Amino acid sequence: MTVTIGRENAIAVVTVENPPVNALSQALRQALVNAVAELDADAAVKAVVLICAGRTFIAGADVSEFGKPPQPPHLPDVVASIESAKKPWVAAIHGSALGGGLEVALGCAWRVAVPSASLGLPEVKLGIIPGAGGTIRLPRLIGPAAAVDLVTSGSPVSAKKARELGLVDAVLEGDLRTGAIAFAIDVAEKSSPPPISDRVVPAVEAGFWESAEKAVAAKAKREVAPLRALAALRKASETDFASAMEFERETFLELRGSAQAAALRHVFFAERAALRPPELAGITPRDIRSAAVIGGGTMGAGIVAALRDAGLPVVLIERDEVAVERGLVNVRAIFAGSVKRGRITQSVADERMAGIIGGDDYGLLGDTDLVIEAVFEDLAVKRAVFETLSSVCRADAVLATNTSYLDPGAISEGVSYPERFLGLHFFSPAQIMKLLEIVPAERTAPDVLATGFALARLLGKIPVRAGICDGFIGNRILKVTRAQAERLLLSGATPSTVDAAMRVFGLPMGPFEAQDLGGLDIAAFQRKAARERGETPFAPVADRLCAIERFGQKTGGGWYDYQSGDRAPKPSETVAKIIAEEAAGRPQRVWDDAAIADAVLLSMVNEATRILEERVALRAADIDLVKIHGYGFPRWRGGPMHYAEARSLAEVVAVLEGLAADGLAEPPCEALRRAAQAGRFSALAE
Ligand code: T1G
Repeated sequence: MTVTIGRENAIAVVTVENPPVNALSQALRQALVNAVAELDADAAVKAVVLICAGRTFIAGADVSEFGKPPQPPHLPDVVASIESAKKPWVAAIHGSALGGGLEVALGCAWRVAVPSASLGLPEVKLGIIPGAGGTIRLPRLIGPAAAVDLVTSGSPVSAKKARELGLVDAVLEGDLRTGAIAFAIDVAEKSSPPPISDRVVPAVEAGFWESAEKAVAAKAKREVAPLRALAALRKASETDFASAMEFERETFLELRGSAQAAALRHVFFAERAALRPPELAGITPRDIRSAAVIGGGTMGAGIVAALRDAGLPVVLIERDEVAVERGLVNVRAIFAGSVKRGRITQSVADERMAGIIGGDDYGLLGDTDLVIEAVFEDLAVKRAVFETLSSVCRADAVLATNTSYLDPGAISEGVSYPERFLGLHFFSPAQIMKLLEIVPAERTAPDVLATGFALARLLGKIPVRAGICDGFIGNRILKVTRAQAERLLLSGATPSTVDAAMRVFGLPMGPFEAQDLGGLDIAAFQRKAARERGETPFAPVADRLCAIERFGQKTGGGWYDYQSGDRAPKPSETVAKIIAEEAAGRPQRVWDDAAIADAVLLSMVNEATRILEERVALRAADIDLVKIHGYGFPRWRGGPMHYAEARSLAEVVAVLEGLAADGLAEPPCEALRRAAQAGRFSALAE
């Protein structure tokens, strides 16, 4: 970490360099305070430019310091020292001015930015609120309404939007340093605007805060920080600066130590670590400049859209012209939906479609770098596709299957140059879901595996390496979750009480509602395959529902009944009768939300620990990312493994033992007992 002070005549240039993102470590905070003192004492200096080296302006406080006691100088004091400096400071922003970085900029008398810069206070995404005056200075500068949007959403704004809001004083084209110095020379002659802390918050109309509270609560659901941030913003507009600072700081320090903040920090670092797994360090991926997708159904079309969103030219192959046209219609519908939701413009949608060639001639793939197969989930059908690909593609082209349940190793039998083959398991809708399970086969080369991770970075996905087993990481845990949920039905719970309990825990929907949405026939198909392999999947009620073709919303009934045109689930007498018959003679109990959540979640953790033990997943954090980005597990819980560790693994083992003793869950597996002794899952890898 360095802070250097340069001089351009009467303008001092303070350059911060603390790679990778100029985070406000203790050393940097101290250096900034020192710089203020040094430059205040230098009469020759008329104004100061604060600029950062590297790819971004200050991206916030150093999140890695959060687990430790805060060290002085504390950021509010750093910002106050810049704000009360004798010379006007100009923050010169490029990259991302986020969190404490924007708060430092709000301490400066002026802010200028390059057009590509983004500015924001994302603290709520880390389960905290701004802690260095952001909730007090921002509404004073840009007004309460804009400040509420920025702070409670945590979403950054562009330089252009920041200029419109008055958050920056100028958007500078060309070299930032040169432009900022020229700006500083200009303002050095002028009287500086009053420090933001001395300004008042513009008044709001009656009811503003009440309606803001409703809107924020609706979006935040169970996340605590957005409403606490709103309370701090309101405090800032209703009291003096010092009281508001005190309130903000107290809230910040309290939330910083909270379980939600710990969980969101865990996910923050897990997501970043997932992009560059240590086991692939130093391995150069193959270039991906062109791609192709075999199969234009729901998954294939979504994958094509994701590849086009990343700017890759794509060939869509289908078995005949009619199917090709159907595939292109599916892709066009995806982009039309994005235009309708205002995500892209019509001209962008047209440009996306223009980059797709549809055809039934595999000969089109002679020079394609990456081919992803997304055809019907049938081994023979998939093998036939790869046989053809083996004969038409370059030897170094990467060949991938999007299978979600079949064994990639079995699919790859007969593929020439098998080292170029791997599984790339996208989640539906593939153009939106962030998770990508990357499944190496036995002979997959390291650079091909690295290519899978590079593709994920290109597509903005969260990659997780998954070993080969039935369902890889995510669907394997899903199978156990569903079986466990069904086990509760035979001991007194109902689909409604189980689903309600899981929603209370924080999931967007319960296991039974989710099955009705996706269709019960998909899992029935897998159970049939499992039974043919000699396994005994537990789904006594689901089997009977499928036998009477209750496949969910699409058949007007599954675990619930549905009126036509209405997706609201209604408890079903038919289902209740089947459950009662299957539960006959079994002990019944009264289940409350917490007990149901325990029975379902801790069984999930038990199976996930087996997956870790078998190295189907290499890190507990990877399993957390799979559940959060593929199955809607609440981010603010940190994922099932973080949740279990934070709760104590010894307690998890004890609860599972209790449930198992009553025949209501599988007993804790050996690996979970071992992890519980160490109090952490990482002990399993030692
Ligand atoms: N602290 C520590 N490390 C950080 C960091 C931070 N704030 N931000 C990023 N890193 C690390 C990251 O872990 C990764 O490490 C490397 O930098 C590159 O990150 C008082 C208290 C800035 C938009 O929430 O959003 O200020 O994996 O891969 O894609 O009110 O990082 O290489 O070892 O993400 O180019 C508020 C968080 C903090 C911003 C760059 N700030 N960072 O994205 O790179 S709270 C944030 C980001 C706060 C005050 C409060 C992004 C980025 P490694 P990367 P990127």
